[in-house]
Amino acid sequence: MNSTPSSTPTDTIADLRPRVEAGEPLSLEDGLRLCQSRDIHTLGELAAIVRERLHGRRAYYNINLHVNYTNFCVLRCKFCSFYRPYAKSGAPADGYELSIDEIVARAKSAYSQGATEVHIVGGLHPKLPFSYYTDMCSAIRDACPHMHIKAFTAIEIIHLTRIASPRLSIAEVLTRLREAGLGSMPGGGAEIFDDRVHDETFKNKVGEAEWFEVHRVAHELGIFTNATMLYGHVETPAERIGHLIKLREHQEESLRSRRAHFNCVIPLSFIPDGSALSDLPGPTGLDDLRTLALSRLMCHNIPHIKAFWIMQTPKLAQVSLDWGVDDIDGTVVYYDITKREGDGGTHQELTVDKLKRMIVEAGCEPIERDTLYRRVVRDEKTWRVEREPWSVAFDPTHGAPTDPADDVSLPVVP
Ligand code: V47
Repeated sequence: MNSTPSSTPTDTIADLRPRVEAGEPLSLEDGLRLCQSRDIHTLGELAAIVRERLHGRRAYYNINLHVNYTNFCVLRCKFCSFYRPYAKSGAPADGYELSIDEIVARAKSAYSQGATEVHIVGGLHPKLPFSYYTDMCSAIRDACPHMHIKAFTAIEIIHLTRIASPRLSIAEVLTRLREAGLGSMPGGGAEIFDDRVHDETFKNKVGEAEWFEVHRVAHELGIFTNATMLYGHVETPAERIGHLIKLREHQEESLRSRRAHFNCVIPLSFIPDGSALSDLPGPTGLDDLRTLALSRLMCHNIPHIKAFWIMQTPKLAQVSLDWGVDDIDGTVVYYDITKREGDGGTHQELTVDKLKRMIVEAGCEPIERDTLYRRVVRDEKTWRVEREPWSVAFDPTHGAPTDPADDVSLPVVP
């Protein structure tokens, strides 16, 4: 963050405790105090009050697969090291687009090994037709009938409204995708909701208004979504807190009047390597921990805070379970968008044993969840999801999500 926390740990934030305990929304000024205090232990304690009110000592993980279907992108976001420009001739050697067969083969392989979710995002490809996206979803659904398809950021959805012929509205795109098998949407593309930061780092990408519009329409249609915040680049503490407050306000409205809402906030720690902002240092470990706790405290009405271990590292994700975090994402397997600390590989995987060990050692109860945070119960050959009282804490009126809750037979591994 572009501010140095106070050099003394005496600027207490303990006076916020009664308001945190009462579930009151914190203000921008409160957030700034949380950012500036060196009292990291009290910060953790305050965030743990919210975490434990919602989840006790439960900590969630899932068995999932990430698929990044293309790195060709019409945008040139300064923080991104993933995109490759697309040119009619002479596309870069490391540019790629996956065929639907390849995506389905990857999904099938993970599904046959017990994955409950495939998380799909990619660059804004200038040539792929709208049918590529609907065919991708329906082909996965046909091959892996109970695998939850969490796919396409708000930015990709806007792109699809433009490439469809004739052009479609956001609601039409989401409806077509849902008919093809889409289950929910990930939270990417939010970056920092602020015009200055937008103009400086992702000028040509749609901004805050469109991002929220897509999530509003999704929530109205009953499609659950996540939300991210990309922190640790050019934003100020006030801009970071402003972003979280905007998420909280949107959530308030979704909980009040829409059929679905944000399930989770994922604060993404900026990784400078290979991006046009590679001269920036990126967040330190303490900044990561502080931001995860801050997210928990500012977004008290969003059920889950996820430390995506790919970004914050498995070690810090584990520690963060005492700083407001209740979810550490999943097995992931392949992740192309960022690579940690110069490690060039896209194979980034944690086994279930490792995920569970991290959680147990932190004194938490590991809960395997599906995408919609229902407990996954397994025996040797099958899995099913259970709705428990805690899984509907934020879902009193919305009706059942669309996923099947029945026993699911795992296909035989060929
Ligand atoms: O939208 C891009 C970010 C996002 C960098 O919804 C970067 O469950 C750090 O949204 N350093 C994609 N971050 C990832 C994402 C996500 C990940 C895990 C779970 C979920 C979920 C969503 O990654 C992009 C962008 O904001 N990003 N470049 C970078 N250099």
